[in-house]
Amino acid sequence: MLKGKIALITGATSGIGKATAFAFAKEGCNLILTGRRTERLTEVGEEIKKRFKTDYIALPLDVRDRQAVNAAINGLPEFWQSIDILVNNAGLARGLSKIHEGDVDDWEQMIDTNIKGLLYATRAVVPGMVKRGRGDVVNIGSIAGHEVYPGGNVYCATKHAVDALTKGLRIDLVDTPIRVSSVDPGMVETEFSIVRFKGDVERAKNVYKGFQPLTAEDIAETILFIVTRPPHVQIADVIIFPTAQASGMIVHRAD
Ligand code: NDP
Ligand code: 8X3
Repeated sequence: MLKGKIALITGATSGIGKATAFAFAKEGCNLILTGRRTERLTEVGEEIKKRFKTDYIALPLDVRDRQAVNAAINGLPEFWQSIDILVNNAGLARGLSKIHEGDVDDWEQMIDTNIKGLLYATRAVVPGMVKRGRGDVVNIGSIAGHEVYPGGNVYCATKHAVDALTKGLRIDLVDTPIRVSSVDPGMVETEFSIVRFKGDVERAKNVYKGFQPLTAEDIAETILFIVTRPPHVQIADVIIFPTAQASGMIVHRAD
C-alpha cells in the first residue's frame, strides 16, 4: 500500500522518526528524511536504500527555522514534491523543573520545535496535498498532551498544543480526502530522556527502570497501521502505553 509513495518524516535521525523510516521503507515507500544531524540522516538513508531498495533524500534542517523549512521543501526536485505522507515527529523535552525555577531557553526550544516547527512543516507540505487531492498527516503528540505531570509544565503545554493543532487541521481539511491523525505515546525508550536531561545518561536510564517501556518500533508500527487504512478510514488519535503504565503518572515498577 505504500509502494512508490513519498513520506516526509521530521526528526528521522533517532528514535520514533528513524524507526518509522525503516517501517515505511520496508513497505516500499520513498523517504524524505529531515533532522539537524546530517551524518545520521545519510546513515539512515543509505541503510534503508541497501536493505529495502527504496530511495531517499536527506534534508538537513532545523524545524525551528521557518525559512530553512520552506526553502528545503519548495526546493525539492520535482519527483519528491508529491509528498503523500507527512509525519510531524521532530520534538523534544528540555528539563523537568518547576515553572518558577524553569530555564526560559529550554521553554523556547520546546515551544519553537514542538509547536512552531510542526506548524512550519505542515504549512509547507499540506497545500500540495490539497492540490493533489490526497495525503496523510500524522502528528506525534504524547500522553503529555492529555495529562500534566510535575515538572512537565511547558513540555505538556506544547503537546496539548499538538493535540489542538491536530484537531484543528482535521476540521480545516474535512472537505478534502486528506486524513489527519495523531499518535500519543506514554513512555518510549529512545534518546528522549537523554535530551531532556541534557546528556545525563544515568538519569535517563532510571526513567525506564523496573518495567518494560515501549520501543520506537512499537510506535512506528502504529503509524504504519494508520497510513495503510483504506481511504475512508481516518484514525483520529491513538494513545499507547507500555503495559506497566496506566496514566502519565502511574507506572508499576518491579522492586
Ligand atoms: P529522540 O530524541 O530519539 O528523537 C527526536 C528526533 O527529533 C531526532 O531525530 C531529532 O533530530 C529531532 N529533532 C529535535 N529537535 C529538532 C529540530 N529543532 N529540528 C529538526 N529535528 C529535530 O526522541 P523520540 O523519538 O522519543 O521523540 C520523537 C517524538 O516523540 C517527539 O515529538 C517526542 O516529543 C514524542 N514522544 C516521545 C515519547 C517518549 O517517551 N520517547 C513519548 C511521547 C511522545 P536531530 O537532533 O538530529 O535534529
Ligand atoms: C513523552 C512521554 O511521559 O515523558 O512525551 O511526557 S512523557
